Amino acid sequence: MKDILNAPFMVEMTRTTTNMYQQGWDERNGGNISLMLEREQVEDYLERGKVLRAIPTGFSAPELEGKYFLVTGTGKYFKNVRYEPEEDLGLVRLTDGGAQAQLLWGFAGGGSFTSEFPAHMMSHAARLKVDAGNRVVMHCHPVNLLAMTYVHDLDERAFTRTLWQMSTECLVVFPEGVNVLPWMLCGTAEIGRVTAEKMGTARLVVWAQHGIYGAGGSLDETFGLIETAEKAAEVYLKIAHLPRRNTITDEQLHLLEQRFNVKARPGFLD
Ligand code: 2HA
Ligand code: ZN
Repeated sequence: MKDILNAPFMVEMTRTTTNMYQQGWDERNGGNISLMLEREQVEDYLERGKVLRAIPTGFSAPELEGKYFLVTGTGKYFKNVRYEPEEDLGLVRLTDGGAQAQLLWGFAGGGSFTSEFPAHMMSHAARLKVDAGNRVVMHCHPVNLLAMTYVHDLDERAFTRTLWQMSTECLVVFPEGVNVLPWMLCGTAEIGRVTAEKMGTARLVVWAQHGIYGAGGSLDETFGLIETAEKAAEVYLKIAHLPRRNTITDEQLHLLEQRFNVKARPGFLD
């Protein structure tokens, strides 16, 4: 059996959580990540048939039956993952139509997966319907996006347009825009359900006065997606209180669509 701590998915997860902490996106136990894996990616690192314990999930997700997820633990600090991965991360396999998670590795010392597990799993199911290559759901608390939700209109078109106007990259990186949820109680199946619904039309879902959810094909790509939106929010906060003399016009955004062969979310450009 190979050492799971050297598995490519483990190395990338550890690097990503460290990086996110260093960006200031994941204070204390803030944030959570789930990475979907195939049996072939994990089987060499696990003792065949060994289940450490079964954890009830509290929801059903038949589409994810039998899928493997490397996921961050509840109450665990991203800051510490690189020093104690076996305490802070867990590798689970969903069974019983998603109602049970078999713990195959990790959460040493009795831990469990993130409190946002329902939002993660329902978001995976929703993204897989529109993108079979989706593997990652990532949640964090980036400071500028969070701040922006206090001062900007939360209308999805208005919020998206502001981000697109703050940096030329944005329309190219997230042409579908961002979806926005009003403040809601986190850690519940209900916020999971509405987040997943929003994930049907965009890979970024802002949770007002809380943070953001991102989804993508890899940890790197999903990190980059959030990073791009976060930087745009930072520019917005630097200029929001100043008289605006210039902007990126809709005409220019249409030029980007053509040049980079992307299509802006219908109705979001004039
Ligand atoms: O896991 O970020 O939304 C801590 C959180 C909850
Ligand atoms: Zn959070």
